Amino acid sequence: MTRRAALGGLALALPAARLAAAQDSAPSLSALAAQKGILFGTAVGAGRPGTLTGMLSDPRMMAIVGRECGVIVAENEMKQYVIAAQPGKLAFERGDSIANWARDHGKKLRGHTLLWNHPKYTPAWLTERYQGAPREGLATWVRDYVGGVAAHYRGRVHSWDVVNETIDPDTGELCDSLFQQKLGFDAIRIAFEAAKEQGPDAQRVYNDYMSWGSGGAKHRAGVLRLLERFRREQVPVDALGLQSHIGVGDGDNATREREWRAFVDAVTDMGYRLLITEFDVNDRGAPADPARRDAEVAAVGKGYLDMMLSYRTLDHLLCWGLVDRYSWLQGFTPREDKLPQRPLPYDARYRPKPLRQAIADALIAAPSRAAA
Ligand code: 9MR
Repeated sequence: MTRRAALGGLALALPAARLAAAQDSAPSLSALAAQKGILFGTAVGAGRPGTLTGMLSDPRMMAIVGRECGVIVAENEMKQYVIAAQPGKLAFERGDSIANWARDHGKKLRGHTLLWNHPKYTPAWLTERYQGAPREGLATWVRDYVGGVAAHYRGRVHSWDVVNETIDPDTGELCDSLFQQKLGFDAIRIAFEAAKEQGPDAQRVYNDYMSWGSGGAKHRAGVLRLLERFRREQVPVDALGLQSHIGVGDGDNATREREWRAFVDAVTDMGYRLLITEFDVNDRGAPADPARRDAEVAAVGKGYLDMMLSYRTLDHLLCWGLVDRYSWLQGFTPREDKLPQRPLPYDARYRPKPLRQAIADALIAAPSRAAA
């Protein structure tokens, strides 16, 4: 098969400038998604201009978000280490800058995240204050904090990642953190209960990055045990957020697809809805040549999305950024050849790539959610 035939369609057949022009007049990803009852969107960061998280201050970036997206989520601005950076006050300014952009542009807003069981992302003052204190102090803090943030964004955030990444991928057990040491599972229960109390209309999501590769087996098993426990103990959780940080060369296709489907089927059998919350395609495993890389990224992305969009209870598809220059992967897993990663639907010069076409094609092929 030729490269063009293998990857198919418009994306590789046209030079970049004509492709961009063609896609300006093509239906947006949000419009294609809406036809199937799916919300399409992206994370947006309000970090320092010119940095990996500085999207909100980049008009070209935000024009793409405005055109392509029906929903946005704050990349970092609603995390505990931002809102509770100082003791005794909740700092909403940065989160509000994202929320206000969504309001001003008629976009829906997801919230991320109320409790992240990770020492690195827990404010230092909180650990100092509660480490040696009676457990009730921290339990009250978690209830007040989660409730306070949920109340602040009530009516604006329609879906919350209430708890993020609380399963240790190496053991499948709850992560070791201040919250876990002092409160165990109660920290998680309190978070979901407080989110329900103060933001009853928002969907409550458990969000994690368990992967479909063979290395993800313990992680997936741990997440399933957690989801079972939620049901057994009537913790009010509506959905599982599948982060979906996938990559080129993540293992053998047939095996990973079989194992992944078994995992997702078990989740939906328990009555959870599904969301893709942080989609991107790491290209560390792909060759340097940009065209080949983009082709592999698009092919892997399309395969994954086709599989996942076949689940009719999955009704959100959010990318973790839209333009390569703002991808967290540039800093987190740089390529060995030091070339910038190309994991998102638009390149560093804001031109649509084959991954954008792959997302469009997957949305066009997806069954409608109307009957889900
Ligand atoms: O993209 C985010 C990066 O800017 C932050 O430094 C990092 C730590 O807060 O979080 C990144 O986003 C993560 C998300 O919150 C949870 N899932 C994994 C994402 C990528 O690491």
